[in-house]
Amino acid sequence: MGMNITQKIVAAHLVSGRMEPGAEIALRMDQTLTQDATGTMAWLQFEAMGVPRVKTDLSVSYVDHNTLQMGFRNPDDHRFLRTAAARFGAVFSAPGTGICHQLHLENFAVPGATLLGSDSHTPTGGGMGSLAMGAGGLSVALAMAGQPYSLTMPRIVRVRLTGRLTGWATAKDIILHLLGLLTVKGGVGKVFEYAGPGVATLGVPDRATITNMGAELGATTSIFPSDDVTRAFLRAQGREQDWRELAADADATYDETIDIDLSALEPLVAQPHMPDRVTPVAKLAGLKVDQVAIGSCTNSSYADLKRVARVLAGRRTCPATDVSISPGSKQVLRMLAAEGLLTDLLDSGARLLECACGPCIGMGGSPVSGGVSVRTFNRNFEGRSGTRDGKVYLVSPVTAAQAALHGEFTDPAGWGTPPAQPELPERAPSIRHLFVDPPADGSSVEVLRGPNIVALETFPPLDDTVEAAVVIKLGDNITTDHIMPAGAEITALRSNVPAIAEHVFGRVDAGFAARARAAGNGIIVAGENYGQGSSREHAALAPRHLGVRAVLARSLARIHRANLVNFGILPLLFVRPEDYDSIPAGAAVTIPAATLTPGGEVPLRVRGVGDIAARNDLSPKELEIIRAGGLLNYVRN
Ligand code: MIC
Ligand code: SF4
Repeated sequence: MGMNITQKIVAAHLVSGRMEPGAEIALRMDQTLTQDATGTMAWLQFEAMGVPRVKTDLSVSYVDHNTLQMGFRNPDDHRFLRTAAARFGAVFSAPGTGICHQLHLENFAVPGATLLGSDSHTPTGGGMGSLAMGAGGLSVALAMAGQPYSLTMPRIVRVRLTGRLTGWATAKDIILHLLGLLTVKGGVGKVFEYAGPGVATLGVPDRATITNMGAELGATTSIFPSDDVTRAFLRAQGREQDWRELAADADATYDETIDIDLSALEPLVAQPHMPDRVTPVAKLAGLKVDQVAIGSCTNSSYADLKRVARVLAGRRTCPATDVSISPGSKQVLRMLAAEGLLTDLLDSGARLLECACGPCIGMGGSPVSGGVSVRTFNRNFEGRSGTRDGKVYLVSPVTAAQAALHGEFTDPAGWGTPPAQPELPERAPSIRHLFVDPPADGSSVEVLRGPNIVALETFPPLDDTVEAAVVIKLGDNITTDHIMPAGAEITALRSNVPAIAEHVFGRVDAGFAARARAAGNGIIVAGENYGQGSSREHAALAPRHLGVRAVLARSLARIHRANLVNFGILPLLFVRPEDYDSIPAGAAVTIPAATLTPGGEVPLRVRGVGDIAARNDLSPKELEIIRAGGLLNYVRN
């Protein structure tokens, strides 16, 4: 029987398990990427494993999230990452070079390869035909140590594209359309594999926009075929030798199919505060816009920014609207400059920010009080922009440019002729010399640390009986930005768990850290899709530091669930979803942990309520990891 692309890559990398949806599989990882906000922890963990050098084909350590270097903490982290990369055999990308996913796509991503990244938007590489997945830092550290990556074999959804985009609709509108259709939990346990004649009409950066934001569906990853378009992109990058064709067999089967007629799409927008609150831009006409931010790993390619420059050229942005542009890489910046497009952007009134994540993770660029911020990014979670009351709308780059010109949303019917889809030049300027390759033997390199880099904590094994208090009760779709907020000040504490733990749930419930500490052992109760969003393992590690031993939810997001396991926190699910209502915050809960079996049920004694049934969906190995007190203990044992 024929295979689809996902099955082909899985089969070629399968170390153990059966390729059946729902089964636990382990895959060899060819490449890894880390970024600074999750990378300090990942590299500390790698170091703790005692492996002298990374065992992947390629590991890259990027610095792109927190590049502000305010105070010693953040620059110390950068120095640690640079020296750790040299010591352990990774390529280093210094702050300002670009956003990890854009840089990886341009310089390193390979069709048919596996890539594990300590960032939830690692599936950007799916635009190139890599099987690219996000994971917690510890999982990536293990992959760097040569261990296969364990995951649940996903269901494979074929997204069949027909027709071609018309008018002002762009690739961003394809993924926004899917988000509106399927919601932020519609992709859990699935890979979205794109197919059909519409694929050839999309450039690699467009494909990468779609696979990037597939993360917001909760998907394991998304992937495109590798075809002539891919080949031309790689040729322009001076990497044609990395190309190989990748297509589904004619008789390949899928678990599900979704059809999208590209010619029927119009410009769309995701409204506050979820990426699935999608509506046509035309419906918001007249809404005043205080800020426009163009960039992020979703939409910062040369093709994206050239279109923006074409829209803004010779015109003035609305003076009441703050407009910023962050190119995805120095290659993009260089090409914009060489073609005079930078002048068009700057002359329109837009400001140029560094080639980095910037406002996307709240590194400055917050909107005004109660402001409407229109962004080309992928997440609009409440508070993520750095203010409590900012209202973030997610759009394509050309829609953002129109909002910048008018100072409000307007009907695309009045926008005139859209700019043509930019072609990549025959040869794009290489910035390869900016990456620091590791020495052949790094064993004599000293890894430099600062006082904010705190040694890893060792957690005890799971007790036979866990007595815990419900330290917080939450609703549906709680994001890791709710659990462990980002922004310049808090992100500077990523290598200092005791300090960052003080901020857990800080924007939701200011008393949380103190209450959790006082409780000793804690249990978090939540609704559907708990832990969606970022891969930041601090959203598991910091609560663990505060004594959280279990999470009881209606359902859990994939990466966060894996992070809970990695740090020895029990992920438990309600057997009867309605039992959620009966557990009050503050209740004392007894978990008979010794009786847990993989995939089995366990009665929880809730004082004042009685017994309620919980189940787990842990594999035998995952349960052993939790019993050991986490993955690091498990590996050491
Ligand atoms: C994000 O977009 O939320 C981040 C910041 O890139 C995170 C990683 C992090 O928190 O460091 C992600 O997506 O995984
Ligand atoms: Fe950076 Fe934003 Fe992309 Fe996360 S989503 S990697 S913060 S640009």
